[in-house]
Amino acid sequence: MSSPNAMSSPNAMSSPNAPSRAVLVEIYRRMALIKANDERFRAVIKAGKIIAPYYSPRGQEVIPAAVSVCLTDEDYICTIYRGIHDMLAKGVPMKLLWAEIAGKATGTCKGKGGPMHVTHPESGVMVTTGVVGSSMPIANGLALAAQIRGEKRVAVAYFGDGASNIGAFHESLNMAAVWKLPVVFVCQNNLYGEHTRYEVTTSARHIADRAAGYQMPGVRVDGNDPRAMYGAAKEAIDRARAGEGPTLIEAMTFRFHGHVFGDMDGYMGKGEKEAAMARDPVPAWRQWLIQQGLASEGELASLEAAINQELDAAVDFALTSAAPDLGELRRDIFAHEVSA
Ligand SMILES: Cc1ncc(C[n+]2csc(CCOP(=O)(O)OP(=O)(O)O)c2C)c(N)n1
Ligand SMILES: [Mg+2]
Repeated sequence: MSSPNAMSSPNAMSSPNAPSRAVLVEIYRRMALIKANDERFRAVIKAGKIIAPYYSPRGQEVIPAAVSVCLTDEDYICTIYRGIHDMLAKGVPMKLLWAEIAGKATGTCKGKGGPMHVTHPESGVMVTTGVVGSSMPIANGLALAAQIRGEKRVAVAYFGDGASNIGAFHESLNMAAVWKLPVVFVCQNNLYGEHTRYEVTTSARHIADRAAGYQMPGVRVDGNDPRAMYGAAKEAIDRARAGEGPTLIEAMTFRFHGHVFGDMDGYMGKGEKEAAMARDPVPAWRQWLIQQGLASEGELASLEAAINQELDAAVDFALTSAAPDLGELRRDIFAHEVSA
């Protein structure tokens, strides 16, 4: 693990953890899925076909794509309102996800969770939360349960840069370090918390530096570089699975579409967004795979066509499914159903 101050750029191709060609292409498939899903979702909201708050993760595709290829179906993730990329990368079926966001009975939570509260335990997505910082203590709880049961499961907590200033972040890192929990804290540092640059609100120069206060490895990594991100994630996940305890990863990235759908971005530096978009990680990774001879244009194009087909089916499914019936209002609230 690199020192907290250094931007880690492990050469994943030549390290013992080097990903295979199949893994590198799979990272691309997950990135392309997130990008296509985002573009379709914004179009559907704009057309007024689905009414939902939307926190676009566009620009942050690499992080969950590279993390999730290191996880099994039994591993857990806890994510946030800006977490549709984390959910798709972990394998929530697109149809069920769209139906949930549209508030339909066919969704992952029968339409009762909505976009801010998607859960899908079958794929390991255990919580989506709108409470900044709360993905971390929940991931600790899941990791503790796995540790007590002697299961080899790992829990990943995704959160933003702003969340690293919340008490729950510090409490969670402390507890995870003391109990050597199999948890990986993945901070997606997109440089902004709502409308404020993170430097304005964050005392540490680098969020990864905060790991030192809890005696755990802290690694700052280029979260838009799939090989660097994969290297950091693999090392942290292997470490957690081996019972060696938690890691804090600060993955540097940028969000392309402001805080929430409709945000006018007036608070951003001039040209900042345009510069980030010019370095869009999705086409860049596509081009790299082709240039390196690891994938052909035809292979990637057919993978993208399959994603678009799946998206067509998911949108249709969400729009044509029924809303939950009134009887659902009192169901799934208590462990034992109560009668009216
Ligand atoms: C406990 C709590 N405080 C404040 C808010 C309001 N709020 C919603 S999003 C947000 C910014 C969080 O920024 P960051 O953690 O960087 O995540 P990002 O949105 O950039 O992914 C804030 C302050 C909240 N939802 N919960
Ligand atoms: Mg942020």
